[in-house]
Amino acid sequence: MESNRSTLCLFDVDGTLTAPREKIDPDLDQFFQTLRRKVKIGIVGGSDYSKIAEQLGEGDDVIQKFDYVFAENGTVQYKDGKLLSKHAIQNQIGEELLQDLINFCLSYMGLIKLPKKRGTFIEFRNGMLNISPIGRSCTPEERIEFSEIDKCLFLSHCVSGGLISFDVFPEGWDKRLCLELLQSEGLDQIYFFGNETSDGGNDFEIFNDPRTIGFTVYSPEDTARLCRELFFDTPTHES
Ligand code: M1P
Ligand code: MG
Repeated sequence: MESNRSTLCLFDVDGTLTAPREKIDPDLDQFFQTLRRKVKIGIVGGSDYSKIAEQLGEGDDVIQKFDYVFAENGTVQYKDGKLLSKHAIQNQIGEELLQDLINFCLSYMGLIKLPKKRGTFIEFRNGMLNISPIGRSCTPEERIEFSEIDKCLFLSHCVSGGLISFDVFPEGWDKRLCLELLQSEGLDQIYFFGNETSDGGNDFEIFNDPRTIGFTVYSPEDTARLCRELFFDTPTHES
């Protein structure tokens, strides 16, 4: 395939470009920069910008490595290395409802007994609240342990995307939000790659949106394999 920079490959982060909350594999990192010579590349993650930046680069270089970076489902938007806009949940739903929501979550979580509880049960972000029954300050080992015992308990009944938490945001502020910008960017097509594309997953809406061509992936390596098949005539090696 020739270079076609009017095509955008848009990737989810956790489970698609990296293992959940882990750093990207250096070989895959290099592969996606090679892909960037052929097509535009972008990311749309549920996490906030600092987590995405930590997972996909050093310091702020994620915004240099990807043409578009959409954090918090696209409520925080970067293009060509520059911040374009941020949405604020408090402006959208108002302080009254926001506090009712926070108070409800705190009181509900205050009733749950778990094998372990740590700290930061609610993370207030720009475009969402991130709610974690174990608490975001758990260790990597406690994170895995919680996700194993939680499989049939708590988060399995929420929109899934994370291992220890779920995101709460206003109606419509799912990952489709980034398409509002992208549809005016003169792109011929937007390929979307995500690992949570079935009903109840946080990639479901954007995967099914008619403005994208959606692909389900099963790991970061699977994402690279698919891109190799789609955009390179011959299989490439990441190293
Ligand atoms: O990108 C998916 C999710 O990643 C994190 O989830 P967790 O820490 O529970 O594994 C969070 O940043 C969450 O907001 C995000 O949706
Ligand atoms: Mg994911």
